Amino acid sequence: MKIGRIELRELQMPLVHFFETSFGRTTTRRIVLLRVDADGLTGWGEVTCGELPFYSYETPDTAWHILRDFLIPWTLGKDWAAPGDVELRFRPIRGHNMAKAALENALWDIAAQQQNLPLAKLVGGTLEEIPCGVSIGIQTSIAELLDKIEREVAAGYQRIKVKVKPGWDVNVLEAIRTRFPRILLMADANSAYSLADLAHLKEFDRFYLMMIEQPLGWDDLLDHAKLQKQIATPICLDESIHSADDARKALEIGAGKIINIKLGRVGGFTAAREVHDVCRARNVPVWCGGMLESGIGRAHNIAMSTLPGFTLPGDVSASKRYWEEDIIDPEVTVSAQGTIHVPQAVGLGYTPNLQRIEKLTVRKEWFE
Ligand code: OSB
Ligand code: MG
Repeated sequence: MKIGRIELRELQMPLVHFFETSFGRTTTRRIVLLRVDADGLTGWGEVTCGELPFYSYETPDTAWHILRDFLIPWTLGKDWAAPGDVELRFRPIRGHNMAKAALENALWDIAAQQQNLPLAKLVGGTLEEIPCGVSIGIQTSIAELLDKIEREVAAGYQRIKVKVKPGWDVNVLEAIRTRFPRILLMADANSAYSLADLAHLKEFDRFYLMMIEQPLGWDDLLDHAKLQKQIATPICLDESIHSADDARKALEIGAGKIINIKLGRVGGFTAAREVHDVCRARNVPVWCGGMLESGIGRAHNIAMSTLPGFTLPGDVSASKRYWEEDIIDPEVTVSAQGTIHVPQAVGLGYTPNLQRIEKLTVRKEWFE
């Protein structure tokens, strides 16, 4: 695969509703897209970082810098045998996994087209339909949250995840369980607690949650292991897992029982498949996390969710939950059973809408 041209663009995409986590509120996404042309084919990648360095240190501007000044020059003009080969080339750069993933994943898109395969098949997927859940942010009132949950359950989503933080947690879970005693429910704290909150976190056990996601430090494993020994609710790790090695260490010390895999956080399909394999070898379930992606990142998430270890519903949901109009055709839709039918077409399985992308673009730079 000889890389002829790479284009970087930043899109501004307003969310249909603000999304709030323990670290802040997002109303408009700044999405960096990458278009790669090779051997007469085109592949697309998305940088999934937040606007501000709160989920991780990456931002659209750090990703633009790392891509423009390092990853793109290292990739351009070279002939790559397999998309995973760039992962090895990118390794000297510590971190910046979301920038790396955008470029590597675009090459996977091209490789799928070259081999006449749907992307899901190329990455080793087996599922033809994937189970979907939703992530619901912190709302302005509990009543509003309950209404949202009701709507998502009615739409068919298989599990509900709510964001929690000190002051919006036990009271909220109590209200949810009173109204919806039987739904599959989980909570995501995005590192809002510490071990000093142990007594408080123990109270979560009475809501029989499927899991609590990343209760403690964003780079911690050890305290999560200490916490897991003292609570019944399974811990799921998100922020702390950047590689297959992190996953192995986490499972070895008992820092959690479930892992959320995000393509951007681990650096692309190669690393994500390795994390999946580490978990599968230990019978640890995984699911696909989301980062409020546009259709491009969403399509990559769908492909990854078809690997056999993805046994739990992910945060991969319909385009319309986030966007008035997505940038792919068709948009991602979810069935009344809360599943996404994996596209069988070659490559991404969704067509980037170039006119719409152009309209939303606020900056563009290309390299030949
Ligand atoms: O922690 O999973 C998270 C969104 C932005 C940053 C972090 C997270 C999230 C979500 C949303 O929970 C998942 C989605 O894209 O629907
Ligand atoms: Mg999370």
